[in-house]
Amino acid sequence: MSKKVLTLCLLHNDTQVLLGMKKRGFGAGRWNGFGGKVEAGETIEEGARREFLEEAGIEVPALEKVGLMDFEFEGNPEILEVHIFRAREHVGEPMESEEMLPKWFSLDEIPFSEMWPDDPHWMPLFFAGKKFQGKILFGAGDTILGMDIGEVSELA
Ligand code: 6U4
Repeated sequence: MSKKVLTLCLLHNDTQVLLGMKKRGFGAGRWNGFGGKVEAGETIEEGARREFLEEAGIEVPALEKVGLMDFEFEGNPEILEVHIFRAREHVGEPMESEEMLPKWFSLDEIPFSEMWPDDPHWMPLFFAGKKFQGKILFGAGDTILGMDIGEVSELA
């Protein structure tokens, strides 16, 4: 088993969240938060900020770490360790990049049917202001085979 460390950051206010349509690579065709692989020499939080700037053209100065999820794919020894952050402020205007098309969604119209299938299971905790941790096992076609997600008071 090896682990790949990734970030995922959701920028939102009291009524809307910024999502991006992933245009290429892993998860293409889905609306998602912004993020990606953490690079050598940067902290996880620095990686989250860098990815937001690269993918949506905006700065997210203050991040709060709120979730930690392990994603495992049946038959694949590599686990994705995804560090999930909340941003409530941004500097600049979101713009399309090579990788993502950003769009604001009303919090009561999040397009779950066009997102990763795990998102409806942890985003309610996220938007309720909770911290959470868990793991998901995906099978063929990214169907969920197993899931364990819970609220935590401190992240590991
Ligand atoms: P490249 O294409 O090498 O630049 P990079 O942007 O570094 O890639 P990428 O795009 O592979 O990384 O990152 C995947 C993104 O998808 C991360 O933000 C984490 C997120 N992600 C992965 N699995 C997810 C899942 N099951 N549910 C979810 N987001 C997921 O909501």
